Amino acid sequence: MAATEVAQSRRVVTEIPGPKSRAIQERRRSAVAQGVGSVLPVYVERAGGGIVEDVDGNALIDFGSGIAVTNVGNADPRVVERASEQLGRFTHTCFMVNPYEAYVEVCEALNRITPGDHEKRSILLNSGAEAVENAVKIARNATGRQAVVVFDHAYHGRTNLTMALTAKNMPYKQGFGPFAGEIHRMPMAYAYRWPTGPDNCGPEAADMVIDQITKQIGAENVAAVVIEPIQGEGGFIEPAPGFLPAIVDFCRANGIVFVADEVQTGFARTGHMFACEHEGIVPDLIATAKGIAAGLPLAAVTGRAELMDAVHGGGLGGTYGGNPAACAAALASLSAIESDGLVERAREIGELMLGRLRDMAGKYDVIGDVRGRGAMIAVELVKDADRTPDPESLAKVMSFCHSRGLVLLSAGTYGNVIRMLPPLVIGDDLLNEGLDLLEEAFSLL
Ligand code: PLZ
Repeated sequence: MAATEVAQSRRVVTEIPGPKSRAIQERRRSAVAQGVGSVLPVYVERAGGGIVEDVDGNALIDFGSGIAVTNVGNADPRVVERASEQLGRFTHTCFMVNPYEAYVEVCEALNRITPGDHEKRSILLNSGAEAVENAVKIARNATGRQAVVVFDHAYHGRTNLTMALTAKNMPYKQGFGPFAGEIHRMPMAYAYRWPTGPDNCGPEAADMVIDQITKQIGAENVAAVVIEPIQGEGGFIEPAPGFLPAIVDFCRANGIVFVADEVQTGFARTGHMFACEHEGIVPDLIATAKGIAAGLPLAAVTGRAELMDAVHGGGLGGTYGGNPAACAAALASLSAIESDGLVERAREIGELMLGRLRDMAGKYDVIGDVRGRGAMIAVELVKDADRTPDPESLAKVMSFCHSRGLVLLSAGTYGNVIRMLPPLVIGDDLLNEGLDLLEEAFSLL
């Protein structure tokens, strides 16, 4: 089936943002809370495949997927049809009041596709933060322990508990405390910035983490280690080789629940269904959201049956968790990922992007590092050989690309990482055109 009716070509017919977008932006100022930002305030009319069309008739190349959500493309007809059919039958009953089959089917699918062939259970929720928060609740309840270990550069959400799990103060935590207790932050195996070099990074970082957990918390007090298998908001940091397996082994040996936050990396994004698979990691609990339902609000925790079922009846839930339309969208989206071969497509996208970006890195000194897997690729911008972060160049590159009709996102603790998360259905022509714009931006610095 055709993915979309939206023409798959870039078209810039006004300034960006155009006059209609600017007028809505003006109204927004007196209607919407200041605290909510927008990376590129062009107001959307429709979107499909790798294109976002705005109210002024501009068609932008989408390198963001609504932050890694529309993996199967925007408004895929199969997703729209299945969710609409569901909406026509009933919109909500609350699974905790009168359940419905689609919720069970999504859980079955998650239990099947997540890493590991052990017996699993799932719970459905509304947002990534809620999924991570529930994973922590389940781990604490099942272990009877309280401490939670997280890492430098981590991002896990904006609720009170997940703010505490998130590393970066501005903008996520500033002025929002007090934060939840019993959260312990550890060094991250960030190869590009590891003091003794990338080759030593994985084992050295793992040793430091294990030593700190043992000396500062006591392994027997730790309920969970929570980590993104590739850090997203932190700047697409792939843990250096050896780091994750060593942490998983330590968790297993000490009865600590290993929680993978695959909210951003999940559902074919990185060239595996889940990023843990790159290193053969089998998490005890896995938190998912974003790509699960192609944009309808849905999230999940999936994990070992004995942990998930340790929680007393009625201990988990929420009014909207596993909304029927979101479940229908998830079932259509998951089947599209499998039938359209999007795991393989993500790998192809990664090869194309990494090839071109490494070539650019040879030409432009501002590119300090090119990294990522599948359709989750980043470049880190630096001022000099000492790797001083260069957020100023990042701002110039972003603004050039935005003005030419490329939706591009940034990330990173130091605000100097350009990240690319195209929908997995984007064509090579649009990918190359987007990368051409990026290259032009580097050449103009
Ligand atoms: N865990 C790994 O990437 C969401 C945040 C955007 P929610 N990332 C995008 C913003 O600035 O709010 C994210 C994530 C990882 C958890 C979350 C939280 O997911 O659905 O935004 O709650």
